[in-house]
Amino acid sequence: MDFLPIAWVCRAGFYKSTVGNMECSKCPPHSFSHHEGSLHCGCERNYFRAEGDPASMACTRPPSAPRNVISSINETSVILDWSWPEDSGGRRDATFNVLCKRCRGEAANGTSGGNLRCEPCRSKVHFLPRATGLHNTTVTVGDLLAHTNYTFEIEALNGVSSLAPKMRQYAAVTITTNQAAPSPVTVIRKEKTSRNSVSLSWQQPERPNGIILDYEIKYYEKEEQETSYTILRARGCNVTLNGLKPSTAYLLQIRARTAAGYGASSPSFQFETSPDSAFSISSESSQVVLIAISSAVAIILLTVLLYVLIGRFCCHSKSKHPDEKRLHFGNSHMRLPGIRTYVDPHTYEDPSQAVHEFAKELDASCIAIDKVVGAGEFGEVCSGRLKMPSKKEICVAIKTLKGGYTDKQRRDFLAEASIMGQFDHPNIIRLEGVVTRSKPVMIVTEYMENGSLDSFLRKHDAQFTVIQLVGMLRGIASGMKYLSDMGYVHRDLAARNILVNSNLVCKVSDFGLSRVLEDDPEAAYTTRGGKIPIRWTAPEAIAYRKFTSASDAWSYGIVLWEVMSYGERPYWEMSNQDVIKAVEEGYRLPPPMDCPATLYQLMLDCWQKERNNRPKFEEIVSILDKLIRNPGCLKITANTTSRPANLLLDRSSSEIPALDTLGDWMDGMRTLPCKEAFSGVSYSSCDTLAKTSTEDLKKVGVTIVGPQKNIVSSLKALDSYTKNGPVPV
Ligand code: ACK
Repeated sequence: MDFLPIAWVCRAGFYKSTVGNMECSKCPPHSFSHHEGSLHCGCERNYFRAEGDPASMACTRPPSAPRNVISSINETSVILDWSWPEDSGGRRDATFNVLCKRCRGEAANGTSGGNLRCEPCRSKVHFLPRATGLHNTTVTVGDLLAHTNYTFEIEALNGVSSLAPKMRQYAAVTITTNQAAPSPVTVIRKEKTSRNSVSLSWQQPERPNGIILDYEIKYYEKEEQETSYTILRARGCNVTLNGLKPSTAYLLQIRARTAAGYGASSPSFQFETSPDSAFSISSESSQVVLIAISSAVAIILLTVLLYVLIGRFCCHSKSKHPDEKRLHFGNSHMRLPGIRTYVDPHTYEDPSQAVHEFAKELDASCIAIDKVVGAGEFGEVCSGRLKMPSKKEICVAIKTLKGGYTDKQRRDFLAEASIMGQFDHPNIIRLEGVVTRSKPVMIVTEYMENGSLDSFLRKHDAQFTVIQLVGMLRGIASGMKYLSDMGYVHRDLAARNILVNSNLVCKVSDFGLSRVLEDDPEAAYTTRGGKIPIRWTAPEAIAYRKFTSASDAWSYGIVLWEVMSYGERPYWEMSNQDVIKAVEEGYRLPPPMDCPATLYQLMLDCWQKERNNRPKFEEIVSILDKLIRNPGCLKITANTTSRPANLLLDRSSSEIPALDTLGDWMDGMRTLPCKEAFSGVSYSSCDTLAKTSTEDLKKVGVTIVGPQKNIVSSLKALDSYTKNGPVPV
C-alpha cells in the first residue's frame, strides 16, 4: 500500500488515487482499504479488478453458469439456447464459449449425466456464429455425426474470468443427433472404358449417417443436357454402364440412400466412351478377334449368371428391407391375405429409424399445447391443437417425453409411435405424428374427448343403455380383430387402455412392447421376472408368458366385465396371488349387476382355460353384431339376487344349483360342465335355446333328472320372455 505524505490522508475504508486536496472516496463495493492513506482499495477474496477497470469501479467476479439450456436437434445440427447467468458477477461484459465433446456410452439425454466417455469434437463441426466470445445466448452447431451423443459445455465468462480460472462455471447439455441423409459421394473414378461401356467406382460418402442401402447412378449425354437420362441402382461402390454411344461425352451423378432417404448428389462427373476405331479390326485378325469376343461374351454371361445367383442368395440372407423383417408374433390366427403384418420396431438395427418409417415428423410450430390432461410414465399428456399447412386445425393429444431421459427411454417412448403408426383402423387410436427433432420429444395422436374408458364409465355409472355399452364393446372387439389380423398381440388390454371420444367410439390405445407393462401401474412382477397386469391376463401368459391373440381374448373378457360393471375393479380387493390361485382353481368373476346373460356367456367363453376354445376376435365381433341386431337377447339378465355379487363362481363344480328363476338358470348354465354346448347358439338366436330338449342335455352330460327338467322349462320360459316380455317363472 502507498501512503500520502501529507496530513490529508484517507482513513481506512477510503482511498484517494492522486495526491492533492481532493476528497477521499469510499472504497467501491467488494473492495477494502485497511490502512490510512490508501491510493486504491484492494478487492475482497474471490473478487477481482480487470486490467483497465477504474479504481472507482466495484470489484467483480466471474459470472455463474448459464441457465436453462435448451437444445433443438435437427438431424445433424443442433441449436443451443440458454438464459443469462443468474449472477453476472457485477459486470456487463459477459460472453459465452461453447465446447463440443463427442461422447460414447449411455447418455442421459438433456443433461450432463449418464455414463459417457467423451473426446473433443472433430474440427469439421461448425459453430454459427462462432464457438467462443458469443455475445448472444444462442449458437447453432452443424455438421455433427448422425446418431451420435454430444455434450456441449457452455461457459459464461467476463472480464475477470481469466483471473479466477477455478471459479469459471459452465452448464452442460447432452444430446443425441438424429438420423440424417448421407453426405454426397465426392470421389468417383473411371476404371475402364470401351466404345459403348464404362466401368466406374466411387468412395462411400464421408458421412453415411447410417447403413447405405444403395446408390442411385444417373447419367445422360452431355449434349442432351438432362432432357433424357438413365437411372441405375447399385448396392456396392462400382457399376458398369452399358449401351453407351461411342465417342460420346456423358455426365453422371451418384447419390447414396439410407433409411433416412437420399443424400445430396455428387458433383457431375464427366467421362467419354472410346471412339469406334478403337475396336475396328483388320480382316486378317478378324477371326482371332471374333473368337476373343465370343469367349469374352461367354465369360460375361457366366459372370452375370453367377452375380444374379449370388445376389439372390445375399438378398435372401441379409436384406434389411422392413418388409422382410416382419415378425410373426405368437399368434395362432392365420395371417389373412392382403392384410399388412405388423413390423416390430425392435427388429430395426436402430429403432429410431423405425419411428421415421412409420410416423410423420411434425414441426413443433404446428402444435399448440392447451392443457395437461394426465400423466404418463414418460411425461405429461396434454390436449392441444395441430394445424398442418393447408389442413384444418384438429384437436390432438400430445404425449411428451420429460427431460433427463436416457437413450433407452427415448427409444421406448418412440416405439409406441412406431407401432401405432402402422395401424389404420377406426377403433385404434390414430397417430398424427411425432416431434423428434426438437424438444420436448412428442407423440401426437387424435384427441379422445372422454378420456380412458374405465374412469369414463365410473363417472357415468348406470347411465347408458345396454345397446350403447354393447356398441362400445363391439368397437373394442373390432379394433382387436384388426390388431390380431396384423399379428400384433396387445398384452395389456384393459378398460384403462381404451379411449373414448365424444361419440362414444372406443379405441384401443397404449401400444408398446415390454414398455406397456412397465408403464402400467396395474402390472406386477411375476415369479418369472416379467411385469404382468395379473387381473387382466390369461393364466398361460402369467404362468409361462404365452402371450397370443387368445390371451388378448381373455383380457377382452375382463374388459367386457369392466364395461358391464361400469368400471368396477376386477376381483375387487383380492390380492394378485389370490386371483391367480382362484382362476387356476376354476373360479371366474360373477356376472355384473343387470348383465345380459348372453354377454356373461361371452365373458365365460373368453375365460376358457384352454386358449384354443376362446372365441377369436372375429367371432366376438360377429356375436356382438348379432346382439345389436336382436336386442331381445339382451333382456335376460344373468343376475342372482340370492348371491353376493362379489363372489367368484366355481366353473368346475358339477353340482347344479336349484333353478328357480331364469337368472338362476343362467347361473346354473355357467356352472355346468356342458356350458360349451350352448356357447354360440345363445348369442345368435335365443330361439335355439328354447328348442333344447332333455335329450340334448343328456348328450352334453346333464344326466340328473331334476336339473334336466328345470333347465328345459327354464329354456321355454326364456323363449317366451324374449318373445313376449317378462313373465312369472
Ligand atoms: O382418463 P384420462 O383423462 O384419459 O387420463 C388419461 C391420461 O391421458 C393419461 O393417459 C389421457 N389421454 C391419453 N391419451 C389421450 C387421448 N388421445 N385423448 C384424450 N386423452 C388422452 C387419458
